[in-house]
Amino acid sequence: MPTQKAYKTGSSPPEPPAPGVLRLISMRFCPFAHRTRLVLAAKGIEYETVNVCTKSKPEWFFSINPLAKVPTLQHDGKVVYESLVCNEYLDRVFPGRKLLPEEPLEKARIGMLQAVWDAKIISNYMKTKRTEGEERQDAFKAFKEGLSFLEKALASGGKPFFGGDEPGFLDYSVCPFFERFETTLHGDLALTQAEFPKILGWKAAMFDRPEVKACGFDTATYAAVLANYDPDFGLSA
Ligand SMILES: N[C@@H](CCC(=O)N[C@@H](CS)C(=O)NCC(=O)O)C(=O)O
Repeated sequence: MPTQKAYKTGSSPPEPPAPGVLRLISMRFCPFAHRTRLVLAAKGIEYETVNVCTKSKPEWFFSINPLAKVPTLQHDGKVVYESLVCNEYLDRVFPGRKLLPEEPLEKARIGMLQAVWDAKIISNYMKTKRTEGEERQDAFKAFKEGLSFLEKALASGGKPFFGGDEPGFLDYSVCPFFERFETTLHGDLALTQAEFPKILGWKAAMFDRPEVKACGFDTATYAAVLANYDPDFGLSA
């Protein structure tokens, strides 16, 4: 695709992907699409990107994905959406390093940590962003209680990543949010070395990975897009 700019309401649809070409429909700053970009990079899968504006959606997007959410994959006439579903599909269909364990209990362990992430961690993080004072402190406490499950999982696994010696499925699904935590979790909401030694070591190791560096943006960019949604932020006119 010649442009990274987002298709918006009223735009003509792009040509369908050429046979054999994998297409990711994305939004440059979406943490869920970021999950899928990380998996594509980690597995060295070639793909093209079509960016859409998720606040002023192009009408044609609804005929590809009824939810019109990113990430959405188009692959040989098939459509796959929902970030975790996309990531499992990519892991199963494409060669390269396997990100999800085959062993049923190991796979269940990853799924359960993902459920803790959704129910206890990310929901309370979002709450810290829209509350103040005591309510915000309570949300941060609940966020840390959730995060302590991940801290324990890393400690008991005895490896740098949830996936073992290299990042796996869960590492890539939570990493985009850690990049965004940098915008608000500081000062009295900072994660401390005393409470989260494993998580902070994991974060440093993740942020040092080439695929993570290749897919992310800096904190100032996330903060600017958080303050003023613009899917084309940073692109020249
Ligand atoms: N559960 C979805 C969430 C995806 C999502 O909410 N993406 C946002 C952009 S960050 C979106 O497409 N929003 C448009 C909408 O909610 O209608 C997933 O994991 O893929």
